[in-house]
Amino acid sequence: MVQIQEWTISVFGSDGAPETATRVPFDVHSTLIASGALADPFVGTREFDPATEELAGFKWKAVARFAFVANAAEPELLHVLAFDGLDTVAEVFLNGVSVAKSNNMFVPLRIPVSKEQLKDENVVEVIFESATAVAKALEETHGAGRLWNGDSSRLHLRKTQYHWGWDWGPTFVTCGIWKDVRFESFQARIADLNTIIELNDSLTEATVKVELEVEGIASLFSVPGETSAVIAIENPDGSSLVTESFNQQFSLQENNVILTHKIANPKLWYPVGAGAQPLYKITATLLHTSVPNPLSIESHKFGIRRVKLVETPLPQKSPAGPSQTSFYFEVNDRPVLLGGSNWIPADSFLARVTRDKYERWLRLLIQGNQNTARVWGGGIYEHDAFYELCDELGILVWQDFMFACGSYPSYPEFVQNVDAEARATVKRLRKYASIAIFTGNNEDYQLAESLPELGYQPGNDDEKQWLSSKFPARYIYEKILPKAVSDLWPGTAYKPGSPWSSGGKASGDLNTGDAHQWNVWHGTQERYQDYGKLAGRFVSEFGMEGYPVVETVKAFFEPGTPAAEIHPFSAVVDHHNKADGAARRIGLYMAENLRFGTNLEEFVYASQLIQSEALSAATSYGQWRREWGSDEDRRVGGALVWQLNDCWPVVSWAIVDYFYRPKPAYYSIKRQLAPIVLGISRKVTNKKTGASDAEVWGVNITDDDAIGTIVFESFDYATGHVLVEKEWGPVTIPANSSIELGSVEGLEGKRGVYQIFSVQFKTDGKVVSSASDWPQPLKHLPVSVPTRGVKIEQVSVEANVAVLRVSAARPTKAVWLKFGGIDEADLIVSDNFVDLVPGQVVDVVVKGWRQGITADKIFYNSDFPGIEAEKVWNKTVSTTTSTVFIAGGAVKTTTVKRTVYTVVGE
Ligand code: BMA
Repeated sequence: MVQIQEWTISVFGSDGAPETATRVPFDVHSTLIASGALADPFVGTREFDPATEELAGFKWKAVARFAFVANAAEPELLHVLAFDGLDTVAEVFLNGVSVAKSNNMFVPLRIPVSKEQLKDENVVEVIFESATAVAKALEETHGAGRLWNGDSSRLHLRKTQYHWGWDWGPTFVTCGIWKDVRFESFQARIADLNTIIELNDSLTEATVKVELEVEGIASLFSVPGETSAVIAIENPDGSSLVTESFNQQFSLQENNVILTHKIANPKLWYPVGAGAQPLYKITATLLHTSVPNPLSIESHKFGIRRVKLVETPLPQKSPAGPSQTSFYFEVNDRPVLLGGSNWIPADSFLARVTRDKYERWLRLLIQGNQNTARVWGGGIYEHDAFYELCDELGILVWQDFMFACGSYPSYPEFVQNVDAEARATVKRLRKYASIAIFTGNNEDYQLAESLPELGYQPGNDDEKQWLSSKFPARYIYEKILPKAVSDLWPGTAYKPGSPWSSGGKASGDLNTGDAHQWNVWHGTQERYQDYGKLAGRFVSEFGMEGYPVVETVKAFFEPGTPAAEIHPFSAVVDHHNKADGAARRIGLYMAENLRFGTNLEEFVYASQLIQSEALSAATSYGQWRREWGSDEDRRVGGALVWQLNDCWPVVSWAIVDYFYRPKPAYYSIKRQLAPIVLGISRKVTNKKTGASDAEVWGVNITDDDAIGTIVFESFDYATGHVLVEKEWGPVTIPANSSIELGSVEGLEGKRGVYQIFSVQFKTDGKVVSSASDWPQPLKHLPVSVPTRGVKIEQVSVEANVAVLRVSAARPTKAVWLKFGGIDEADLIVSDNFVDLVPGQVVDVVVKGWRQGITADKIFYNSDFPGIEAEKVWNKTVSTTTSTVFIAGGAVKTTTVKRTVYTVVGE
């Protein structure tokens, strides 16, 4: 087997066109960028430079050579030129003769080559058509579909759709060899090693059935027993579990079941936070009595688990309410609350995405307390490394098939092509324990519902109607794809789309199925404070744009750009924000909620505060996880934020930017996804005075009950004085559930006094979780108040791990620790963008610390220095009695100390 890695590329058909050397994986754009022939199109507005744009319109030629030594003594061999991934429309020539064509970047190409076609020195040429041109031609022939994002011709090509541009991504319709190329010579090989795992009801026994698909010289398999296979399975600890040999007759046409082995008390794989990720390893070795060495060896790791999607009727919440059906996952019969992100391709140029980059992203995901990644339908079926890492790290995968935001065609060649793609994909992905569900597409049903002229009839099951309508792709989502999944990986959950609700319901139905909750930002542009009312049974998309950190915004600009031009409203920044109506919507949410400055730092901070507020405690994540409930009543099964990552430097919905620099929302979400989380929200009972009640709840996703005391405090924002203190307990947050923990009612309001509610859950005196609730909108908070007295103390530094203690003398909103002397991407920071109240500290652990690093801060209204409050205060304490209503109706009377400060002489 020869890896064919070294290639040259040049524009096809232009004599004397310069050839540029490159290596697999490559695409034309990143090769030219690396060679210096193309200026980095991520900078400025170079995306639209003619030198950049013209590349997509060219045909490209890629050339490589490999040697072949014919050896007469050698037994008969099969030869194959194998391309694991050609992007996309290409013709392959071997020694000047066309040997194959590709029109699907997701389907590996294996080209049988005869000895006669081979020379000592072989030349392989791949001629890439211009994908934009081919797509247009197909559209000419088959008609234009409707879509959101990109050019409609994209719908006709089985090529990653985001290359045509998206509302967070640039347009680079590149081409290239994005996966390995090999010249293989073999007598026989293992074409596929499949482990089919079944668990008994009680999960105490796993049956592992091993199937082998073999390919090779027929004669080698003609005599039973001459060819055999040895299957070795290792336990997760590396010890041998079983080694067995199969000597029966092999079939070259179908799968050979060569071993069925029962494992008693198997080590079960769980997503992170719910258990461990033990991985067994299987190795299959193909042998022949006449050949000294193994003919072929295949191995992979596998986890044993049972993943179930639970869709059961939920208890009627209120008499008038619509019936609801749950949508949550069980892993090994344990309900798991999914908290995670949507994943998009990690670079506009796929050739630059490496295993290390995957690992960095996926570690960022679990360091953010997330347990799920949705591989979104406009990207790619990611490389094996991605899923291997998800198996190792315990990240559940929601896998879309690669269709997004369009009404795709379904003429026979297209459907055949898709069927091959689906089968190749399911076959490749079925060994990964982390894959929980496949969905047919991203938002295509939503698009069809929004365009009646497409003729989509949800309840109509007549395929002919589908295929004759302008939304024929139903045939793909409801026939072709589910069949591929059930044929090749029976028992794996599949839904025709995301979002999707069964029973002919609208895809956006909030009572069943999953939902993309875009009525904050898109749609009706609701206030993010109302996210609680917008819950679906599983929210697989929602989001709020936020600027990346200042350093990343600066990277948008051409080097040498005058400082005055580097501002939030510049044309370059707008170029690096592809979302429709972005400035209007960012402006809307900021003006509605914040007092903000317009210089770059202040504007970035404000936009990030909006994103963080929208994606955290009192809003989306917080309110939705509050409905995790308990068995029989799991009203919300999870929430996946749009989006985790970016594919270039951009303002978008991402919570971590292209340079791996987390935005504040990353930390706010992290706090919401912690194993035990306390929640608090304010019910304003009198808008004039701000009188209100405070509701407290807890979410516990561990397997143990959490018992503790609730400490509630209300602070006067201006002075930091405690206005109300209450304590109750012990309360229990049962294992793996969410529960209401009581409310504090009748909290007086006073005009001009802004109360910050804080609540802590303490076990044995130790704070397990804390939360605070701030009066809305934040912009009404007084500015000319005593200094907040924010302190950052370095508690310890050991082996490049520093602990910084952050505290404040008065309530302080959203303290962002800014690290100097290092690229923030090189630090692992345990927490940031914290809300502080007096008497509570936050210890931030910073990994990657070293000499010379500094930590500064910015917080809400920190642009206003605040009144130096070193004045003398008078303290008076008055006592009142009040009643607390505990969950379940119990009543408890407590004495309340009310502390009032007055400045001497004021
Ligand atoms: C949803 C996603 C993406 C899009 C995002 C933000 O539609 O599926 O297509 O980028 O919203 O608009």
